[in-house]
Amino acid sequence: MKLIGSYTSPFVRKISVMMLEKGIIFEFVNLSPYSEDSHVPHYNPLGKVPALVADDQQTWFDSAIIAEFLELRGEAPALLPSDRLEALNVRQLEKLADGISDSALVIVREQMRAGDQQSEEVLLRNREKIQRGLDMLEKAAVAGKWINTQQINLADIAIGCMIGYLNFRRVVPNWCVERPALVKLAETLFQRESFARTTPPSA
Ligand SMILES: N[C@@H](CCC(=O)N[C@@H](CS)C(=O)NCC(=O)O)C(=O)O
Repeated sequence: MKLIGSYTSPFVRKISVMMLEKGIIFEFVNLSPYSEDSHVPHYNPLGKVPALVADDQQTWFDSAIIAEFLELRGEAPALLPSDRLEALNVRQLEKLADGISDSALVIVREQMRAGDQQSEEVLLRNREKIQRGLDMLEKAAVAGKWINTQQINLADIAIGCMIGYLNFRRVVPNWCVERPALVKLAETLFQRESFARTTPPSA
């Protein structure tokens, strides 16, 4: 299998971590979605990474769909509960973490624009989304029902990749203040080999 992605994307990292956790062997094809002559649209018409080329050459895109595809293959450990409603709860938290990563990405891209072209409104709206999302994840982590590194699941992985991205890009650097459960979760996840091997390169 071939994973099309970049080393800094939290969505690509989510899929890399999943495959490492499951022991799935894959080739990493490092492509930037942002370069003018990017080949990413060849794999995903939306021009976004990750995309996954499966052994039968079918290409899958959007990390949530790729994650579902990988689960369907059935390699252990399962990263979703077998009960469908429980799995939906885990997936909702995965999507929440991904949504925070989306907002962080908007902020990073906005801040790359010249100062006088940046929209304060866009920056503020996305910072608020991140803060609200983190508050909900902190509550879920304290409750310990769907977020549980004892038996790592897809929500844990998506949250770890999102926090890794916030740290890497220094978006909302105070994210950890008064969120001890998320801090503990991140510390535990970052010790795993799958996370250590996918740490974003220093800029
Ligand atoms: N919902 C998508 C989001 C993927 C995404 O936004 N990837 C970024 C890199 S982190 C990208 O490829 N952006 C290029 C673009 O928006 O044109 C997923 O989960 O795969």
